[in-house]
Amino acid sequence: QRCSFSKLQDERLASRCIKPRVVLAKSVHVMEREALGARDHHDRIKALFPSTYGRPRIELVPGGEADVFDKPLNMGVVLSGGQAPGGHNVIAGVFDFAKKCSPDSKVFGFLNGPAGVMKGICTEITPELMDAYRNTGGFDMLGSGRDKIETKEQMEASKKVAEELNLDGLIVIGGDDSNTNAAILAEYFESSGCKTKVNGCPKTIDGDLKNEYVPISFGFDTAAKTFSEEIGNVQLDALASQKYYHFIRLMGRAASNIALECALQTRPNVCLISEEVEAKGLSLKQIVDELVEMILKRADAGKNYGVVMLPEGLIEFIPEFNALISDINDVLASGIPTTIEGVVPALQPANRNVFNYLPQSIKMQLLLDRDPHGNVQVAKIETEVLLAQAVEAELEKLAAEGKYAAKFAPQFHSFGYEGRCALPSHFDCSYCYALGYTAGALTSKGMNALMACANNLDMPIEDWTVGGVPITMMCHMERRKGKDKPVIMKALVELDGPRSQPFQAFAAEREKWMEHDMYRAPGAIQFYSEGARNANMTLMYELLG
Ligand code: FBP
Repeated sequence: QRCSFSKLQDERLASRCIKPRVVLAKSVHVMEREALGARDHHDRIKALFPSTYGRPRIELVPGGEADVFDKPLNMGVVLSGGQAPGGHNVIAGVFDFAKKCSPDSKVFGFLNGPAGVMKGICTEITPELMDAYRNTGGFDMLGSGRDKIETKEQMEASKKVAEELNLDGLIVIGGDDSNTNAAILAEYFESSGCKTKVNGCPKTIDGDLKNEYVPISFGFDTAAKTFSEEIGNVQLDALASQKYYHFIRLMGRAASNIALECALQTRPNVCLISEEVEAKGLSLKQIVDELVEMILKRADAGKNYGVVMLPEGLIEFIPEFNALISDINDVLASGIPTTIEGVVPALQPANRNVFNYLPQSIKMQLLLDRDPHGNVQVAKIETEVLLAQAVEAELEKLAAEGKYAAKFAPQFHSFGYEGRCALPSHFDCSYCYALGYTAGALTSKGMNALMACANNLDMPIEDWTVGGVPITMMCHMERRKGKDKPVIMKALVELDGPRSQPFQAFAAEREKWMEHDMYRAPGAIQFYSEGARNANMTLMYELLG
């Protein structure tokens, strides 16, 4: 296997990522900061998490002799949900912390996500196994999965596994839903007298798991840079051939964070932002009209090509589709068969009209099974095709009236899976290692139900600070699969307010990008050049304004 590695792979594997000073300290001391409640619906969250609600935020600072860790630790790690670059370095951080406590510490990796926890399927991570995955992309070391530890039986099964392995801690490396699940498990373990602490690490390329204490989820930096490379290349292709309109859909679920970051990096002619579409209440017809206007303007300037980017979650933010999707969700939750014939008669009349107007392929995609957390699988809905078809129909009408003479030739791309297992950027390598190490340290100090975090990210990595935030502090109640559930609130693109700098920067420039071709092709993720350690633009705008 190894002899087939490229020079870059070999170098990344052997590279020592830069670590914050606190992570290198001989010991760390726990500083309790302010006690935190919930994001919203405080009383309901408190009632659901009676043991773990309202805990203080924790900061870890370099400590003294009394803080030295010298007891062996038994840790479990699980990769949960969609892949994100850097996950292996989180495991490396947990592993190195545990071995620093004692060479007798053990770290067990659960296989294929939460199912591995429930069934007790795991492997002990040896130094050799760990060293084969440092700084590498993806979650292939252990595999991941989207199972949810939900029922009393599943939680009991997980507890039994934790007790059999004598685990001091279980680190859940996951997104908003997986970390909500971690909080539920932490509460269950604590209230039922199980010693295993459950703490989380913020993962997801979507960039929607962040707040004032958790500046960014890992994987976003690498994935957005990977997509930006591909988008930049497509743009140059469009410029050279001057014959296609490229419609590029970008992953990210509900949030447009990835699309916005890629737009800042690459400057396409148009980038739709779902949150803005919702705020303005734009219908599909209005979005299409705006695109047609842009195409006509560019045609007048002799440009019958361009690049249109859209977030995969767009469809859920267009008012008529939002109403349709929540109607479909309720209809499916009532047990009606998942077929067009089964669902259509049960829809509200207005939603039925919208549904009937859609091409067959989109109808089928809207009916696809929800994921185990109740999310619509937007990654499987070809919104770019829907948009381009609607634009084409409008242009045909205009052509018949003699108002458009050019040829509209769309090309489709959807970028998502391509970026989830890329070699992690320098930023993700260091960030992930710091998160894993911190999660290990919090666990060894007896902390439960926290999400590990690193802050001061605009400073040199050595100066980053680390700690933990109660997961319940990020939760509110949301409707899932027809029921109210506690979940971590997603961080969507802010149009105004404290984190709106990335959107404001984009909004200030986009008119120019639409008319002129100011494409930027940033190239592959940099590991060597000056500036290679730079983090993404979204994070920098949010931290520095
Ligand atoms: P997570 O929230 O689990 O990190 O998922 C990220 C993501 O890549 C989304 O952007 C995308 O909609 C989804 O996973 C696709 O899911 P799947 O891998 O199940 O097709």
